[in-house]
Amino acid sequence: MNNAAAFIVGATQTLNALTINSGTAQIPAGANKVLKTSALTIDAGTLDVADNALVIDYTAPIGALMGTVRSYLAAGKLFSSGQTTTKRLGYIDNATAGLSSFSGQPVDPTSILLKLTTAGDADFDGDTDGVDIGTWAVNFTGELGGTGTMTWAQGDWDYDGDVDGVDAGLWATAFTGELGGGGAGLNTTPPSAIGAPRSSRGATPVRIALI
Ligand SMILES: [Ca+2]
Ligand SMILES: [Ca+2]
Ligand SMILES: [Ca+2]
Repeated sequence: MNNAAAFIVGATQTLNALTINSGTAQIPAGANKVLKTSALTIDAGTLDVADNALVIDYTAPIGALMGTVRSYLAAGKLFSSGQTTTKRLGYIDNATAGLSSFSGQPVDPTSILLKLTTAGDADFDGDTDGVDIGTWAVNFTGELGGTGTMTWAQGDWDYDGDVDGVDAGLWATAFTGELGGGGAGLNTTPPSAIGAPRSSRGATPVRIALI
């Protein structure tokens, strides 16, 4: 994507690669859409996931990909317009999560899964509870934080790579009760109508195939 025109992802779809050099890519809210891509590069511009799901279906080894995703989130290049004080974009390597499907789409173990969930939901089950803060405690990097390479699933919920009191504060704000609950859980609703996407203008490295 190379210009300021919005690239609207209007349906669940699979891309070989998505490169955003400028402009705004958006998956509109409200329809359980899944954008699946083998590679995601955001040089400038942004990708708004809203309340949908993003799958980066990488080929092992994962390399620095989790750190790249975290840096996009930290910089606001990758964001959700549906984010609130208690809801944030969470991401997890499916090698850790072990899911066979995600938001109704099949996923392999070498996939990074990203969706809007409760802040502090380390285990990606849709709640913010004692299990999640237990993970935070195990990975605690010290009250002053510092730099690090921690991920969402390890308790870094503000995307700065450490697991510290700021992250615990996000967890506390979003706490859904000791028994979990309140969370929507993993969204397994299949996507609704498949429609043709509106493509961006100009030269684009985006190749699109409906699944
Ligand atoms: Ca894969
Ligand atoms: Ca949880
Ligand atoms: Ca942190």
